[in-house]
Amino acid sequence: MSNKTACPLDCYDACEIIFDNQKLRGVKEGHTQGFLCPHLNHYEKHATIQTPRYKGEEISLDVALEKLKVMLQSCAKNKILHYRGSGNFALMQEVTDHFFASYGAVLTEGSLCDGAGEEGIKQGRGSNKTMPIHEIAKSEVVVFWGRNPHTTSSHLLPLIKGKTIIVIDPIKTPIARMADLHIQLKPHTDQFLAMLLARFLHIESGYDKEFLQKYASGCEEYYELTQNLRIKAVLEQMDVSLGQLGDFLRLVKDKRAAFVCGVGVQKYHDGADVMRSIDALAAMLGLFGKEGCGVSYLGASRANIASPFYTQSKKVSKVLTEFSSFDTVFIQGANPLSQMPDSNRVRASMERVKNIVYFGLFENETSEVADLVIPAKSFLYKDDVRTSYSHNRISFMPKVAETDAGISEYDLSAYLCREFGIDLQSEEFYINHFKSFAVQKIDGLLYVDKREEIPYANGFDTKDGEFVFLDEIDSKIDENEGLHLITSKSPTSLNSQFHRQESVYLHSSLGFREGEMVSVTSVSGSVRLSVRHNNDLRSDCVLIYSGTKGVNNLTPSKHALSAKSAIFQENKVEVRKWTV
Ligand SMILES: Nc1nc2c(c(=O)[nH]1)N[C@H]1C(S)=C(S)[C@@H](COP(=O)(O)OP(=O)(O)OC[C@H]3O[C@@H](n4cnc5c(=O)[nH]c(N)nc54)[C@H](O)[C@@H]3O)O[C@H]1N2
Ligand SMILES: Nc1nc2c(c(=O)[nH]1)N[C@H]1C(S)=C(S)[C@@H](COP(=O)(O)OP(=O)(O)OC[C@H]3O[C@@H](n4cnc5c(=O)[nH]c(N)nc54)[C@H](O)[C@@H]3O)O[C@H]1N2
Ligand code: SF4
Ligand SMILES: [Mo]
Repeated sequence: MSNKTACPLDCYDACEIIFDNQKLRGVKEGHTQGFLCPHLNHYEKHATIQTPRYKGEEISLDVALEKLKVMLQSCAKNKILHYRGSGNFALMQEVTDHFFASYGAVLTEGSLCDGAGEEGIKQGRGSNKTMPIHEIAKSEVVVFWGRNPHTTSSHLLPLIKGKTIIVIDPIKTPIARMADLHIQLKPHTDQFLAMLLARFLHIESGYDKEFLQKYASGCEEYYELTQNLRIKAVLEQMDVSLGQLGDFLRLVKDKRAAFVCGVGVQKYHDGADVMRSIDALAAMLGLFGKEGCGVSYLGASRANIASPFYTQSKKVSKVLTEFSSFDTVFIQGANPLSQMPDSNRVRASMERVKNIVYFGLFENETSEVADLVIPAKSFLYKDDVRTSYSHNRISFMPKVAETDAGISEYDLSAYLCREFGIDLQSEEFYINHFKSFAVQKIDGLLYVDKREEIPYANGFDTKDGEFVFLDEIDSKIDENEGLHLITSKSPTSLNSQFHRQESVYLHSSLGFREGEMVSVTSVSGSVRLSVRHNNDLRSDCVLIYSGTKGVNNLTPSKHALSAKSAIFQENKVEVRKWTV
């Protein structure tokens, strides 16, 4: 048995791992450099579900599978929903889509994650190819724009030592402390910042003329669009100074620069326009198609990998799912009761479902309400292959250990396909299919074949190869009453897996005591949490990490304007002392 596999978690780094003596450690090669993060260092300490149960009573796996079969038989096919999350990011998770789609059930579409930003990127560039982390290593300047690398991409840190660092984030994150320039702007003002920077760049003729003529000739009109912004008023609304704009341009101009963007900038109704204006600034600086330059967002991890699974089906939005329209809901690798927006609506909608099935590793809000709980096998106990959204590596994930508990996605699908007469190839067939997209490069490591290491070197993937600039400003700075809710990723959890936080973080100047209970309220609902002080926050911001129980009571059941993507930071909130 090989003892080399890869971390399955939904994380930029996609590290490769050695399983040795019941312990996990990072491989020495590539960006992992022998180190894993706290989630994987303590992976085996998190108790997984061992035994299936039905209506609270423990049952055997055979009985659980039989129950699942009867549930599926007992309702119309279009009354069955398959809801799959991203608790495990490897490719064989999708084998269940094959069964449910072939059977005639309903699947989901849209995104709880990066969908709005991705849409903006596609509108500008025609595709969403990321700047891989090894290219960032060649940059002179790295701009962290709504990304918190100490928490969400720690393997990037050794690669950026000695570089000029700029951070654009409403929170003084650890990377902001180390930065040459930190613009601690008001949340949800990035589009205006990017547009003002583009305008000043144009005024100073700091842009890359040759690149613009060839690939971004719409920039003159875009410059005119930026002239609609009233500089003084907008600076005030963003809480940014003219000097900071000057500093940014001085540090970035004529340098090999990477904009490392995260989901933080786009959790808003106009998230697509935000990413598109950040991209536009990068285009005007000529940062595409050159070594050590570019924009790194969550790129398309599946690019150039054909799916072997049948997935044609009716689909409903992952953000607004009306669970009550279904009789049987099969939830896999997800905790929608915590991670979807508008938890009160989700709970009410789920309460009306006859059969809820939870297929996952850990107990959580969703396993608690499920009628049937089927434990999954973790990545250590099944064969898989994974890719990443921040680099072009492909990692094989063979089974490295044995367990009797749980069932793999493939085995569960094989059972259902057999019982319902649906074709399915062998597990090996699918694994080999995915492996066939791997190619070994000169460094000895495996990469997804035919991906450009420096994307857009020959122009953009739009119709005429040119960047498509925004032609209208549809957004306004949000001046509604209330505090901004920031719900970024926690260092101690991976969304709702592992150690989940239990506090709301506030600037001490707001006058709440450390440890006191408060209620945080928005138009969608409220949550009761204990206070912790954090003076790295702006005083107009409230931080509740993703995965904190109840955080999504505060968030709206709404899509972003141009994508079926959740908008977790749209609602303003109010904080009050909790009184009984
Ligand atoms: N430890 C840990 N790692 C994770 C995860 C986890 O839960 N825990 N989750 C994984 C997943 S699913 C994803 S999608 C990635 C996401 O990882 P990141 O892209 O890093 O996303 P966030 O932590 O949500 O937000 C990043 C930063 O955006 C800032 N921000 C918030 N609002 C704004 C704004 O309006 N403007 C600007 N400029 N900045 C803003 C936040 O303060 C935060 O520092 O991380 C992955 N990695
Ligand atoms: N307020 C707020 N809400 C958010 C976010 C935010 O930033 N703020 N972030 C959003 C983002 S970016 C994302 S990606 C989503 C994530 O939301 P979800 O996709 O719901 O992810 P998790 O909370 O990690 O839950 C995943 C579950 O997958 C199960 N699991 C793990 N491994 C396996 C496996 O191998 N097989 C099976 N069958 N199950 C497994 C575990 O039991 C775990 O409980 O949350 C979104 N929700
Ligand atoms: S950094 Fe990300 S990919 Fe690497 S071990 Fe941790 S969770 Fe897994
Ligand atoms: Mo995500």
